[in-house]
Amino acid sequence: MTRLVSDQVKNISGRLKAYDLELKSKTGATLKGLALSAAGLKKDDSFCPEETVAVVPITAGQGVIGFFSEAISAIAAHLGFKARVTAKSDVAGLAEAYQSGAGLVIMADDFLYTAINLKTRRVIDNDEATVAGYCTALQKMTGGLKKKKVLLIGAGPVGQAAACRLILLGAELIVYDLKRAKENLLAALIKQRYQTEITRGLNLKEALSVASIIFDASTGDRFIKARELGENTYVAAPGIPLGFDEAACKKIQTRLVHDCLEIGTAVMLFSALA
Ligand code: 2YJ
Repeated sequence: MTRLVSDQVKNISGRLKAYDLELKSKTGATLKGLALSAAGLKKDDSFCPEETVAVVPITAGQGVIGFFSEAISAIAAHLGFKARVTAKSDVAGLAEAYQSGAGLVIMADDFLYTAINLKTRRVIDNDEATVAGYCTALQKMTGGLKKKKVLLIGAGPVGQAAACRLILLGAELIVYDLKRAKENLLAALIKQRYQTEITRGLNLKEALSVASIIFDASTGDRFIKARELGENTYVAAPGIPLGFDEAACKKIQTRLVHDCLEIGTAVMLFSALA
């Protein structure tokens, strides 16, 4: 599991307006619209959530990441929540969040990033929310995934969650993982759960040549090159670092959705309301 670093999150708050413009040009939706839709809330950008979000910095494990809590608070405020970072961290921060009447609390250690609705007790995991957000982005970019070939790269926990969601959206799935055993495990899971076969056993080059819609759930660094991609390739890539090298990113820049925190966090917050 990749741990974010301060440099990846320090500019998020200042760039949310530009982020929205770019996301809208690619998907037709703002971060708020995309996240509402991914969370299953039938509301539009005019929706004004009433809950206050308390972001609790967590010092456990490798400690606080500079600007992490501030970036989450800025994303929540951008979505229309009242949001703040608690003055205290850890247990004291959680107590502070309750005492101040926050409706939602959001926090992360080195293993879990979670949003909790303090009123309904609903608990939302970042991985699930991220998958929902990026699948929605792929759907919006491509006009829907029904009967379309989608290449899923990476069959770890995020890849597994993505596979289930993509199948439910009607996609024809091809899975690629460095470890064949993981591809087989995923295929068995999908067969058992949805009585559906998925294509596996291809090498990366072959896999990239059969699908022009890609969900990159891997955490491999720049292993996909521009020459391996078709002209009209659509990519949703929540993994960090990004699997596409610089030239590949340039080739797909208007059809690539990738960020460190925004989509996952936005979907978590709205899912916690659902
Ligand atoms: O409060 C803080 O500043 C830190 N405790 C934040 C830690 C953030 N955690 C991570 O980046 C981990 N990789 C967990 C992310 C889980 C994503 N599914």
